[in-house]
Amino acid sequence: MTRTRLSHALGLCLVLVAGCGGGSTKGNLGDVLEVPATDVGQDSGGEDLWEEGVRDVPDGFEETLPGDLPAGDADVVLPDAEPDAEPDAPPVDVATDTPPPDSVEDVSADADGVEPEVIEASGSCATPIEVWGGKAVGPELPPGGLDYETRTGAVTSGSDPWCGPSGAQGEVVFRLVLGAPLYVILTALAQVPDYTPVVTFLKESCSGSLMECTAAEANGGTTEMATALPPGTWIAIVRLVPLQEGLPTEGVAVDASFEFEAGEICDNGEDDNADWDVDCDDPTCFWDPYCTGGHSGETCADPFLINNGAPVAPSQEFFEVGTLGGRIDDYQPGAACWPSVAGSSDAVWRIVLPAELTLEVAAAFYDGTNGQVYVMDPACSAVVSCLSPDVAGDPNLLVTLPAGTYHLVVDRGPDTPQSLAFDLYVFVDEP
Ligand SMILES: [Ca+2]
Ligand SMILES: [Ca+2]
Ligand SMILES: [Ca+2]
Ligand SMILES: [Ca+2]
Repeated sequence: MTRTRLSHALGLCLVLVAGCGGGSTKGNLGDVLEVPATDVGQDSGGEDLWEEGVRDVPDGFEETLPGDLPAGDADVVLPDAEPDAEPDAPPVDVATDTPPPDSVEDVSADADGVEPEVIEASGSCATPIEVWGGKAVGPELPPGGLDYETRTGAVTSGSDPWCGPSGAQGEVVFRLVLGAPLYVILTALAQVPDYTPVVTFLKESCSGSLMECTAAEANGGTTEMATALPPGTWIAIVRLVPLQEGLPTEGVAVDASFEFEAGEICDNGEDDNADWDVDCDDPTCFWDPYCTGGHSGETCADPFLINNGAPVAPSQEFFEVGTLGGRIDDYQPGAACWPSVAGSSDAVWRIVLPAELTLEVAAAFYDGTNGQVYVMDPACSAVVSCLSPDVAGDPNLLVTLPAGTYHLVVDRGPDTPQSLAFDLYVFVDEP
């Protein structure tokens, strides 16, 4: 195992973005990077590069996030603090136990001039709130984003949270139709303190595959998620988890705002949306045929292709990108391998070895969380090689295999990533 190979290579990739547009599925020049033999296995200080390279929400998007909407913002009108909502109503006697109004009314316009849409009934899996009234978002985008003020209802999307704290909680369900690949930035905020919002995207329905899940930092009241989504129907679930015993889970006022950023143009060699990811490395291009070669990568029946399906040779190095988001759980490595998360979705690459060769393989999610890769036979009916169950630290798989066709399955490791986008690194060496 060469501990620094992946971190060094990925660090370089992230620093020299333009030179790492590669991946055998893309058909780009520069897919195959020759590595000097002297570089193999050396500790070259790559960890520093790796640290720099850990990705988060792109800088370009942070500026657009409505991060200045804490509770108490002038735009957020709490029910109890709104005696003027109905000018003709009798004054509220604060000394009595007057219940708050059923819905927030007469809210002021947001900073961007867009009036929040007030939804009195909470969205559920059966009747989600239709974002933009059900109109497809993209290529045309709503001006200034879309803001919703609503209240939590009972959990209808399953009992366990996908991420974040567990325990009693309420939720609001939205349905979003995308007509183009977009970055979707969803900000969720409880209008009262002591709740942690958890935001989840699922494909098509509440029982669809997980796309992304994120929760506020400990005790944080606002959760922001920027996620790349391909065209289609998506379910966004906002859960509010009480931070104290005895707080209500249903009927809690919550603000949810959707903003949309254009996706990358996948074949022009430029970073069009200023997130440092060029063309096929940009998550909004993960589903583009130019980058996938027309393959789904879902199973061994239609895998992505290392080296465009041609036999590989010693010293070849491949940088692939993809996401487990929205994918299906087709393969499990089994108890003899490094532990995976039960039911975790996976993606598949095919590699052809013309002779006995050594492979070094590793996968890491964009947030730095280690993923795992295991090698399967041509039909994906048996695991040929995987990391042992007691691996810790940097999980690089190093294996020498006889000539043949194999599949590399990228799957979740024991740790939960914040982003399901990942880098797959493959280095081919003499046995
Ligand atoms: Ca980009
Ligand atoms: Ca581009
Ligand atoms: Ca799969
Ligand atoms: Ca799996």
